This record gives sequence, C-alpha cells and structure tokens, in this order.
Amino acid sequence: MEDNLDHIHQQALKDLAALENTDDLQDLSVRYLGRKGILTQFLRNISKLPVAQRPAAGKKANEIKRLLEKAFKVAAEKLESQDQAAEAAIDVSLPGRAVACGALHPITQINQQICDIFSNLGFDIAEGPEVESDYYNFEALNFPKDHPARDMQDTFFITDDIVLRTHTSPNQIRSMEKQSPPVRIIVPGKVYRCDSDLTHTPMFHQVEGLLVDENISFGDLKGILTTFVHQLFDEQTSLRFRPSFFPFTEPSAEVDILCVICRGKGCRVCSHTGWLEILGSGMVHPALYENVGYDADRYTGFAFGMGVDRIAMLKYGIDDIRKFFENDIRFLEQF
Ligand code: 2NL
Repeated sequence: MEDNLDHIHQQALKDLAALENTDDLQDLSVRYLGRKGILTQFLRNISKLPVAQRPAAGKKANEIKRLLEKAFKVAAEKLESQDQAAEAAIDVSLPGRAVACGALHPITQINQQICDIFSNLGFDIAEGPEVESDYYNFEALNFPKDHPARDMQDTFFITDDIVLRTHTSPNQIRSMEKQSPPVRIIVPGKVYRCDSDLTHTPMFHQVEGLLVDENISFGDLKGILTTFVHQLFDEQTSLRFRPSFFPFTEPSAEVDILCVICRGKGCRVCSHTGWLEILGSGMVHPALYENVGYDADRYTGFAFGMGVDRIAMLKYGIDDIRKFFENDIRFLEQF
C-alpha cells in the first residue's frame, strides 16, 4: 500500500519534470489532485482498508498530497517565468523584417535597353568568346601586323597569338563568315583593355552593331543612330557626327550627343563643350569584305561601337566607373 503511494508520488514528480507549458500543468494537476484525481481517489479508498492500516495510510497520503501541491506550485512558477521570458524575446509590436529583393545591375539594365532598341529595329543579337585569336581581334579587322593602331587598344596578351578581345568586333567577322548579306547584328559583351582610372576599368562592356546589304549609305548610319539616341535618351537629345579614324571603317565618325546634364550650356561633365562622346561608327572598310569573302563591289554597310558602362554613367550621373564593380549593395540598390 505504501509502495503504491510512493509510486504515485514518483510518477507525479517525473510527469512534472517533463512539462513544457502551463496548459499541460493544469491537466496534470487535475489528473493527480483533482476531485477524481489519482491521489484523491486513493484518499477516498482508505476507508476500505483494514482499520489497523488506516491511520498510517491516511498520514502518508496526506503528506504526499502536501508535497505534490508544493511541487505543482513550484512548477507553475517556473513555467510562468519561462513564458514571460519567451514573450520578452519576441516583441510582436516590432515591424517585420523586409525580404531582401534582388535587382538587375545598372549595366545589365542599360545593356538590355540598348539591345531592345536595336532588336526593334530588326537587328539580331550575336555573342561569342572573350578569348580571341590575333586574327579575329586584329588581322581580319584590317589592323596590319606591327601597325601602330594596335597600340590604341592596350591589349592583354595571353600568348603572342591569343588575346582577351579588346572589342566585340571579332563576332561580327565570325557572323559575316557564316552568312551572306543582308546582315543586321548587334553584339554585346565584356571586353578587355589594359587601362584603369576614374573612367576606365580593365574590363568593360561594349555593344557593337553591323549592318551590311546592297545600297547602304552613310545616311542609313545617321538615321539608325539618331533613332537609337532618341529612344535611349529622348527626342531633344541632338547628335553631332565628327570625322574620326578606325582601321575597320572608312569614312569613320565619332558621335557626340548634346550634354544630358547641361543641355549644351557647358558643365563639368561635358568639360564645358556642351557635347558628350558616346559612340564610334563608320562605313565598313572594303578590306573586311575581302577577308570574309563578300563582294566589296556589291555590298556596303555600316558599323558602330559604344561603351555600355560609359552610357550608364551618363544616364545615371555617376562620376566614378569603379562604383559599378565594387558590389556595394547601397550603391546598386539605387537603380
Ligand atoms: C568605339 C568605336 C567602333 C566598329 C566599332 C566595326 C566592326 C566591324 C566592322 C567595322 Cl566587324 N566596324 N566596329 C566600327 C566603328 C567604331 O567602335 O569607340 N567603341 C567603343
């Protein structure tokens, strides 16, 4: 009988120790000490014991009841303070944490805008390798060996014959080798030149374009590039074509746009000229047609090239190109 009581006592203490919340404590209290609880039941049944056993059993049962009541009280206090600590750790009045949301890099955005404009004008997108042979990067583009024009490009050489492409033009050569005119392509991609300062990084992004067909004139070049500038900036952005030199075009022209900051009045960004240079262009040099097997008497065409990073700097008013590559989220989030 007394063993039985000890067993109830021990079991109750074990159950108490395993408790995790106040609701379960309530249930457990009812199970042992409630009106129909195990211990209460035991006390009631004492009257059915032989008379000699009753006083000892009653005494022991009451003592265990008292001990258990105390243990339940201690457990209740412990659980209560645990609940309070948990509530304090979670401040439900705080605003929720914002989910970090990624965005396209400003250069990617401008690159896509440029490609979209030319796609709508009927150009296909062509892409190719960043490691090129001397032939595709220079020779086929009418840079003769040892010609000083190669120095213009600050080339990274991998071997005497293999380079990091200094422009995306090698892909236009590959495209012309693969298909006959009409050719209308736009070639975006990373290019490499050994140059580094406020406005130059050793890797930058270029978009070049090429259109070859019968009866293509410098007027077509001006028309396409004017439409492009008006769509990328706005209709009020005038263009100016200045004579220039590239080995792969003849004649060649550099294209300036009216300064997007001061609208021609003169400011720091345009070095007080009122104009900003944004692309190089020209009529494809006939020597290139020889190299790709086109009939230079039948076909003419124009080509152009622009630096995406430089255009992104102008559009967003950024004065240090290196900001694009530092991956500072506070800078990148603004676009
Ligand atoms: C610039 C100048 C230019 C081209 C790139 C080209 C390509 C072929 C044939 C002829 Cl396959 N031309 N590309 C033409 C003129 C200028 O880029 O300042 N780029 C940042």
